Amino acid sequence: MTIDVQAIADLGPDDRVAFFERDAGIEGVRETVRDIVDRVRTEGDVAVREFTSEFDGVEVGNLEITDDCERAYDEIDDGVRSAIETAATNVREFHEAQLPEDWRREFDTGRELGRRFRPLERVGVYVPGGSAAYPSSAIMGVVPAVVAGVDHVSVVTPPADELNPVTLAAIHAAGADAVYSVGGAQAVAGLAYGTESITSVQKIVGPGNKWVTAAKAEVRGDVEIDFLAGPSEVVVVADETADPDLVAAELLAQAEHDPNASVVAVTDDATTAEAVAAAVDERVGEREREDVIRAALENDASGVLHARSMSEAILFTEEYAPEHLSIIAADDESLLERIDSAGSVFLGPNTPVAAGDYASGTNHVLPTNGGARVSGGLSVETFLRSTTVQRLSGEGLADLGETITTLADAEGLEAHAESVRTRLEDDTGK
Ligand code: HSO
Ligand code: ZN
Repeated sequence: MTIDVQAIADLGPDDRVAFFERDAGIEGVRETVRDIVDRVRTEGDVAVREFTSEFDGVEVGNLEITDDCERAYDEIDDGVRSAIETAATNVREFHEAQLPEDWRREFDTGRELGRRFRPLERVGVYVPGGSAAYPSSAIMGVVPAVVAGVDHVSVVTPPADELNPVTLAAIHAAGADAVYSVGGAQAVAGLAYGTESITSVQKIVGPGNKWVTAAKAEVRGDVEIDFLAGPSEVVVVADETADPDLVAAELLAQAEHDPNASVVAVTDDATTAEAVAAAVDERVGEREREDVIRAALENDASGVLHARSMSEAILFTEEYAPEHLSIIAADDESLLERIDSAGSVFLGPNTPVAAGDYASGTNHVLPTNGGARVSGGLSVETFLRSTTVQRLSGEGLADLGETITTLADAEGLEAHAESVRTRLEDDTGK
């Protein structure tokens, strides 16, 4: 079998660590990345060019390629351009629906409080290139920033002798303001600290390989980042009504991203478990990216799991906290009720994860490695900061005066208390 069938009840401590303590696998490159980041920070474009030549084998002319993106957009195949536009429109609409409204309201007489939301001014989006060129990731990173109202959205994408025209076109369609032909840790460092050619940004988002991820970990603190994303993951929760071929198709799809991708099916039905494993076995040889898929299926964090009950399946899933969760089961909504930790959920047999990867409108930049226990994926909020606002009337302050002065006195902060008392003494009731 290309994928193991195991009973959850039989998982040993090592199996559990493999499933539940996945990591981004960046430890081995942290030191090298630190050197790259330092050199870009101190030497700017010179270092960027040198690393680009060394790692990408490309002697870049102009680092900025904004105009090339517009040209690519005009020149690509009409069908591809229109698919990009449809995807971008759906992603835009879903993210517009997330835009929070500023609000203000009176909680008690004379105590008015509210929140306002303002976009960041400059952000950077990493768009993977090379063997895994993802035009869709350009849409997912750039569109929410544009919807949030970010003034200047920069994109970095790895150079190549022949840049992928679809990626360039998608970057243009998504609405980037400046695009640079640079990838890897040097790109992240360029965005974080700025170089002669690259404008520094306040926040860096987007998925990348381990060099990119390690660089994001390195610059975090000097600049905001979204999160450290690792290889793709999916958990499919299935019951006996699920078509094993569809479950297998979901596993094979996310497995083709990366030899380190993790793909799991979990079911309370022994027959379904065996049928899913058999379908994976049967189909894997038909896939173009068979080698990558086979490697991912062999991962210790991949497998077909047989649970003694749906409750056990749900507990497993919750502990796994997958990037993508597909539920193909008769009572999918009630199963979903019991899940708190998942990046993005796909309900029912007609909702492949690929829909969200490309075009339904939700974002595909999602937390991996259990990150869904504490955070969600990219959204409009990623690019906003919030400010609280308040106004008290004389009456509002009078009502609160004693509470404030009592607490200020308790903290020994007499001047705080005085800032209230002086107003109350002067208060003419206005
Ligand atoms: N599934 C990936 C996103 C993607 N899929 C891009 C296809 N292209 C995120 O985990
Ligand atoms: Zn995908």
